[in-house]
Amino acid sequence: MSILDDLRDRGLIQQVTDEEGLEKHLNEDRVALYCGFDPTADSLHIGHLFPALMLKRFQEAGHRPIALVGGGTGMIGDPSGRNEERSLNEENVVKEWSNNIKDQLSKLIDFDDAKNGAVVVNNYDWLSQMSVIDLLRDVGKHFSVNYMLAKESVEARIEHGISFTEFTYMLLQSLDFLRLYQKENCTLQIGGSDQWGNITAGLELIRRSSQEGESAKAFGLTVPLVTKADGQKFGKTASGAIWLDEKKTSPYEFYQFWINTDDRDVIKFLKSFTFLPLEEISELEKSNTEHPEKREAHRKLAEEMTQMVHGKASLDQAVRISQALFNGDVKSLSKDEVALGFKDVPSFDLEESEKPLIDLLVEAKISSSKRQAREDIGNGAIYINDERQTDLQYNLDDKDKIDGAFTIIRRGKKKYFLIRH
Ligand code: 485
Repeated sequence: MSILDDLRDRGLIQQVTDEEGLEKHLNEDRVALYCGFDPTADSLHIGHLFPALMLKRFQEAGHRPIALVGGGTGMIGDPSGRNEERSLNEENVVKEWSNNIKDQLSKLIDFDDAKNGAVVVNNYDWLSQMSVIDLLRDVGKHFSVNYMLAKESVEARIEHGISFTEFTYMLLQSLDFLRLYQKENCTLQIGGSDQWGNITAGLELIRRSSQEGESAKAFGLTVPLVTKADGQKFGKTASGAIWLDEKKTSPYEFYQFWINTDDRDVIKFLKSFTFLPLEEISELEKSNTEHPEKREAHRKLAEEMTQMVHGKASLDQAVRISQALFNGDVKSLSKDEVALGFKDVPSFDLEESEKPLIDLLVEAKISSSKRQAREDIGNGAIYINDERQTDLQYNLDDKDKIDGAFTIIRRGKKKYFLIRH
């Protein structure tokens, strides 16, 4: 099976410039291909994962991935897919973000042992060295303003306005492609579907300025936008974007994001995000239809993705926290695990070394009044570290602390509160 067939079966191809030509090229040669990532934040997010893993798929099929960090283009701002002008970030900020992104890409794709000659490059290295005169003579001359205005990324912005800065962006991305084509024999650029205009502009530049002219062998391929059955935007949750940086989105939250995938999306996500063979995914699909309550497909998806991005140890921890919460066994967790698992629940700082439970329930706003607190305890609705507590005289103190740090109080089935001692 060819790599393009596999990608097609997984639903990973939106558009290709010359499918037959590319198929032949990929079958005959070891192809160098690239995808660019602009440092517009301090971390990549889950939306970047899709094209980044594409690079990895090509690598596993024997080709040579080049990940480009847009240290130069990140100073300019891509108008593609955005209806508002971006604000410029300071150069030192963009530099710092570029380094973070480089590290993240290096974790995802095998650059260490330079498998198939995989590399990370930064377009700041050449864009920052280029003179205005060279840009206007060597690149600008190959683009008519009419051609640039017709690009979706520009056209969509004409009404509200677009700066000359962002208007020029496609020239820089085109120059990158030309440069990688000439220096690295890179003949394929991939990206999300919003990058189609920039990618084809690059092909245009390659044809116009390379010696091979029209017969230059270069291709573009885009991956589709990830869609969800419920119509909501992929990768956003109530608490914001899902980042690859574990300080911004913990491995536990990352794991929870995947395990909570809508039943209607889980098989699609297994195909497009994981490297599991399609036969294994068919088995999971069967299990998902016959025994949906087992959530085997969801678990597999969450495991594969968490391990891929955060490694085995972090996956194990995420699973441990999830199971403890599910089984009501929070006492087995370490204080770090409690902090991760209960990051989003209301919390209360207990200043004293002990406190009557009734008072605590009121002060921590777990029960609305003393009377209610008594009722809650009497009804058996209050749990301390997952154990029901019905003693109205109960005192909360050191013995209740999990790993010397926290007590978890639950009211009813699932309203959790974190008490910090
Ligand atoms: O030579 C290049 C220089 C920069 C870029 C690409 C080639 C980056 C590109 N212009 C861009 O803005 N990409 C987005 C980003 O960096 O956040 C996203 C795309 C998405 C997908 C992803 O990067 O919006 O579709 O391509 C990898």
